[in-house]
Amino acid sequence: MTQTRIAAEDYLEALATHGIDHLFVNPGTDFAPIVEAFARSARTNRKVPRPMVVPHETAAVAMAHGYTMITGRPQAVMLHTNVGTANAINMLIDAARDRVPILLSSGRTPFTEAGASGSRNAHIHWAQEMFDQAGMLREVVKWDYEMKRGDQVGTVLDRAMEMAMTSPRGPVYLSLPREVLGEVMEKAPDSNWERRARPREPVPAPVDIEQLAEWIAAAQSPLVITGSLGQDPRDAVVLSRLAEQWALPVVPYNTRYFAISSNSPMFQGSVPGPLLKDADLVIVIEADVPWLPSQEHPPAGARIVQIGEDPLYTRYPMRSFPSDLTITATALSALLALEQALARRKGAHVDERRERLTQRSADLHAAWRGEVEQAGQGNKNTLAWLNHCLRKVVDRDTIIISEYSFRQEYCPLETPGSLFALSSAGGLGWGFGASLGAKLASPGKQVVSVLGDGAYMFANPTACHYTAQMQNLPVLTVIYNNALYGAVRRATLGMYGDGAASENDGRLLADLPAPAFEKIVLAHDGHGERVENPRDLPGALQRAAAAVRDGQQALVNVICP
Ligand SMILES: Cc1ncc(C[n+]2csc(CCOP(=O)(O)OP(=O)(O)O)c2C)c(N)n1
Repeated sequence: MTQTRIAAEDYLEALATHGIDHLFVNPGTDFAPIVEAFARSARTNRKVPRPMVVPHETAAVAMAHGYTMITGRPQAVMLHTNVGTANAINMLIDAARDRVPILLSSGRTPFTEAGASGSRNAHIHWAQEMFDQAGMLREVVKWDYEMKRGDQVGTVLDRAMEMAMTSPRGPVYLSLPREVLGEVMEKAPDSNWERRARPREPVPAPVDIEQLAEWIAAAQSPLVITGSLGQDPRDAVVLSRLAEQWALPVVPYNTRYFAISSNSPMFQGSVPGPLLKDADLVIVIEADVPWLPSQEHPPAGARIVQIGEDPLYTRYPMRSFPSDLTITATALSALLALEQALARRKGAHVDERRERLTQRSADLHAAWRGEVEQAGQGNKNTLAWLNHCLRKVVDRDTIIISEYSFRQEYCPLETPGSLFALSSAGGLGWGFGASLGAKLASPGKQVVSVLGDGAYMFANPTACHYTAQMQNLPVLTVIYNNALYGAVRRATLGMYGDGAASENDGRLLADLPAPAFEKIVLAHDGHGERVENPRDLPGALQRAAAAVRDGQQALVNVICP
């Protein structure tokens, strides 16, 4: 049977040509040409991405994010018109602030009320039309477009991908009208992708690096604060080397990635305050919020340096941190250049500082150990104890996903690229889906997500457990269950510690009496455990990890009252 070709077939092939392995979908009536194109690809043998149905948009986008953060290669998501797109925006905000490239697309309700192949034929096709479907996410994406004609699929995808992948990277959005996807095509789509050299990522100006090296060599109390350094795992290798050689204390503050091991004497905890107040040189690398100006600040005379791919965070409406030297560069290129510039210099205070910081690191570790020992002897699980017990299952090949609750202080990591935490935008519901994407990208690795009970519920857990089961993605989910929106309570007490809200310990609107999460995973053929007694936690984690090794998803509900 000879068959005409439709634009959706060219579109899927173009996705595959751009290295997109997966199309995470949550379909609707707008998908008919896409479904037809996938079905035809089995006959025509055209290369297309693997379609994966994910039964909630939050999980679909989080999976694409998780896959990309491991592989560096953007993936595509396709959702249903305006309603599916609306469900995805929370995760898109996370990806945008963390500069993770994703191609988000959705169908567009048919333009035509009758007369064309693909014209409206369902009640919803009228009410789902918007004046500007992309308008609701235009502030979040780097680029958006609506496909106008079938023969555009090649050039439009080329443009989408170069926008997503050019520094600073980020999500892009494409709306795909049904008539366009269903257009019958006569000639191959245009594309000049092989002639589209992408610009290099930014590298520092030598004069700036010389200046910074001078300042480091002279500094008595320098401090390095990082945030998303480590997105490229090589960042952490060079930073650790430089920090140890030059006795530079590093504070990964609300870190989203592995920046330095907590076993390094130069890891100086996760809050800048104590070192910030005495610093004479503060080097901020890829940190959108290096400290909280309402609570702490460096001394007036301290030199401040800000380094990053977009060091002004141009998409943040307000941000006023001082800077005496601002360098637009990837963390890696800046650190490598700095290493060379410092090799020609001698530091004035390195030995004294090394001694001081090594002692401070020993004191910090002693305090963290003390917290853990105390918790281990008590009768309540704590955040410190939970993280300490994770040592029993975390190995050098483990990928940790943290939605607020992982702490390297108690569970040191050693491997660059082993830690991924919630974007600084804080859109909750990311961790579980991201862990599924990470597992899909690295099936041989153990993937452990550490989530608050609130974060777990935001993820649409049934959709995530379902996907883990259907797609055979055995991940370990550990819930730090304080039956509370702890952050909400802290905020209430922070503003109204003496107010009426404090009478109830700030729990009004924050209490979250938790159901038996460990039973939810059972409905998806998983292994579930509930742990109330701290002494039972190591065994429970080990049993859950063993279940995961045997191919079952597992969840440990750690009650931390
Ligand atoms: C999508 C979304 N909705 C609401 C919030 C506001 N919020 C911030 S932290 C938090 C509580 C999270 O609870 P949990 O995950 O249990 O962590 P805990 O604060 O208790 O440690 C909430 C509701 C958010 N960040 N994202």
